Amino acid sequence: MTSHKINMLLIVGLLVVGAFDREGLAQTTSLPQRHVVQIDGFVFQPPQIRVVPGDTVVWVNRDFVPHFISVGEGKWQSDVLEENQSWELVVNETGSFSYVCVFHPKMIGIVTIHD
Ligand SMILES: [Cu+2]
Repeated sequence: MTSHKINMLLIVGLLVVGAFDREGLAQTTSLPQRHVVQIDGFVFQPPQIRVVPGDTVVWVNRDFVPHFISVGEGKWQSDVLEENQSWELVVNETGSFSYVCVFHPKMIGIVTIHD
C-alpha cells in the first residue's frame, strides 16, 4: 500500500469519526431555541408556551394597533410594539409567568420555563 493510499484511509477514517461525534453532540446537548408568539386579532398565539432556560421568546405584533406586553406582573416589559414590530426575551430562570397586554388586559398568555 502506498503512503498516499494510507493517508487517504486516515482522512476517510477521521471524517467518519467526526460524523459520529456530531451525532453524539446533537443527542446530548440542546441548543437554545427561539419560540415565536404571534399577536394577531388581539390574541396571543399560541397562548401557552413551554421553554427551557436560555431559550428566547419572540412576540411579533401582526395587528395594526400597538400592543405592550408585561410578563410576570411587570418583571419583564416590552416597548410599545407597533405593527410588525417584535420583542425578544431571553429567559434564564424557571417558573411559570402569566403575561398581559397592558393596553388590552383581556389579552393573556403564559410562559412556563422548566428544566
Ligand atoms: Cu394589546
